[in-house]
Amino acid sequence: MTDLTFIDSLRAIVGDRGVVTEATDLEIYNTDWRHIFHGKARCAVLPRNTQEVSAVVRLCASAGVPMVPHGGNTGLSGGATPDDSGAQVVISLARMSAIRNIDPVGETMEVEAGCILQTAQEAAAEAGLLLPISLAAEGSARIGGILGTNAGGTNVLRYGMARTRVLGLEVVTANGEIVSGLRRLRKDNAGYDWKQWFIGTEGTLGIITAAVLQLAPMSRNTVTVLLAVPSPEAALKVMRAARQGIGETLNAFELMSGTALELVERHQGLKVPLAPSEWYVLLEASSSLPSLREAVENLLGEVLEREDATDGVIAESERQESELWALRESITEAESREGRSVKHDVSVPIPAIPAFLREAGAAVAGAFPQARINAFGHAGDGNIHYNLVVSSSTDGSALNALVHDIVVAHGGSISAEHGIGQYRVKELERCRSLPELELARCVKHALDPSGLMNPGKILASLHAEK
Ligand code: 2HG
Ligand code: ZN
Repeated sequence: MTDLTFIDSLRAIVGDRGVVTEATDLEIYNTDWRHIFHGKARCAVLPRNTQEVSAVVRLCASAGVPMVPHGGNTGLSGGATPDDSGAQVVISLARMSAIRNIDPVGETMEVEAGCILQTAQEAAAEAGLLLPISLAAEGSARIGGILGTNAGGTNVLRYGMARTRVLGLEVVTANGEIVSGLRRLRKDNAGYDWKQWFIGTEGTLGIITAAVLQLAPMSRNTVTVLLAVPSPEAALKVMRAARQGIGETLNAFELMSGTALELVERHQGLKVPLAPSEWYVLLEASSSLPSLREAVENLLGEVLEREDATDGVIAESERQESELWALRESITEAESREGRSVKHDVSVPIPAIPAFLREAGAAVAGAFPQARINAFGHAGDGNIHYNLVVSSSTDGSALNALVHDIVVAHGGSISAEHGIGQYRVKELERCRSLPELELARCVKHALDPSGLMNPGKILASLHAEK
């Protein structure tokens, strides 16, 4: 098929405005949010409904054209960026953004893949319910990308990763078939749970077009606390006390290094309302029971008395709550303004966090003395963003290997929540066992035998390297 015929056929499916071919208009699809990954798409296509996604995939499949699904472009691993061959078609779900229905009794929401997370959260809140997926990029991230990457965020401690919210899924498979499993059932053990083949697999097996999400009751009271803590060990003691004292109400337990908040003060114009400290903890609890605040005050008194925390502040208003959260949620932006950074999105068993930080700190100081460590993350889930601000000449791959080896030695994972994308493909092959990689290739072979769905992401090739 000539390029002209191919583009015309796409236009016949999605309409003239649904196909982007101009180089300048393609820029937003050709690079990621950080401008780290760059590619060259043949074109971008924006279907308006699931039937159109199916028709686009059928056309691409029959022409042997590789496809790259694209959501809000806020992923940090290059999963939505095409390669530079000029052959790949980006399929953006942005025009499929409807909230199809909300069931206030069953506490579910059916939503299309292109819906922005914050829009979905607001719709749930209007119905008196909580969509408990929360992340810094929620103003741009889209549901399809969130599920495709099995995103994490700050509420995982209480509500789990994105996959745990999915009751039903609608997907378009690699051959263009629509598979609809938009059931709103809490319990559904009828055979393989095929939804999981598409959640967290970054569009390498098919395209998510809609989902039924499990919502949660909205708590009436929320309490947010910022603590200064002397060390990661002390932070874990605070976590233990919080789990014992107010455990079932704990939404988030975030650890931030002094460096992270220095960056935020420098670049975002925000102010940390506590004395400078090596480490900070931001915790949030919520409950509909009126006694929550008193319980949190008791907890604060207890950890200050034991000197596991040296200072602390409880937000007195919704505004102060947002101000405390802004400190945490601005770290990524502040880091990007500081210069080049090499990111690590790792997880280790929670008790191993202090040892990991100590060992990685020593290893980095030895091998890359110029690198500045910007560590922060979701300590309550064992997920640390171990980012290093470096110069342009630093060998990022060597740095990755150094950090990941320590992670693996602690029984950790080289991606806790950001996924593999194109950024960690080689490291996944290096760090995962052969039988695990072989299983992944089997699934890829079965569901995408031609290898046209987001090629080069997660798995380098369909075959083990000889
Ligand atoms: C967060 O936790 C995000 O804020 C981004 O996962 C982390 O910038 C990062 O490395
Ligand atoms: Zn994170």
